Amino acid sequence: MKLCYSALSPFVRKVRITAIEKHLMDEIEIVESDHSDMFKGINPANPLGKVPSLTLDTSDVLFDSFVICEYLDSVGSGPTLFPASGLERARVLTLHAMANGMTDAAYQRRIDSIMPEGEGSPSWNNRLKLAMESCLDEMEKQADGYGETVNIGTIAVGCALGYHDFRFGAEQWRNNRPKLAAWYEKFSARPSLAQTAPA
Ligand SMILES: N[C@@H](CCC(=O)N[C@@H](CS)C(=O)NCC(=O)O)C(=O)O
Repeated sequence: MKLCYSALSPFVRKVRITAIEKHLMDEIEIVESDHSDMFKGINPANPLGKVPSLTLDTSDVLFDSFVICEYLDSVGSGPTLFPASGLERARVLTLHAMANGMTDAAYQRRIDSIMPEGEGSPSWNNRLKLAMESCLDEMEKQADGYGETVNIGTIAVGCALGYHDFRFGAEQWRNNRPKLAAWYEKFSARPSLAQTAPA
C-alpha cells in the first residue's frame, strides 16, 4: 500500500495513527506529496489534489482520510476503531465529524493566513475561529467520557488538538478547559500519537 503523505498534515496524521494502532505500518510505503505549486494541488493520485490517499496493490486509490482509516481498521489487527452499527457507531462518527471539522477549520485558517496580500477574508477567518472554539468547548464538556477509549473519534480529537497546538499555539485552548487538557496530556503520550506529532 502506498500512502501519499505530507509530514505536517493532520489528516495524514490520523491515517498514520490508525495504521500504527492496527499494526499495519510495515505494509505501508510512504510517497511524498508534490509541493512545487500549491495552486495545482499536491497529490496527483487524488482528483481533489489533496493528501492523504492510499493506493492499494489492486490499483484502487482510496481517499479521504476517513475512508482510508476505515479500510485500515477493517484489514488490520487489534481492537476495532469503528463500532459496527447503531447508536454507538453514530456517536463515534459524530465525534469524528466534530473533531475533523475543527481540523478543517484550522487548516482553512492556516491557508488563509499564507495567501497573497488582500486575498484572505478576516470575516470568514473569524467564523472559522468561532467554530474551532465551539468545538473545543463541546470537547471540554465531553472530555470525562473519553477516558481511555481509543476509536476514530478520540483519534480525530487528538489530531485536532495537536494541529491547534502546532499552528495556533498562541490561542491557548487549554485556558478554561482543564478536563480536555488533562485528557489530551495522557492521550497524546500513546506511542501512535507521540510518533506522529508534528515537529
Ligand atoms: N477531507 C480531507 C482533507 C484533506 C486535506 O485538506 N488535505 C490538505 C493537507 S492537510 C491538502 O492536501 N491540501 C492541499 C490542497 O488542497 O491543495 C481528508 O480528510 O482527507
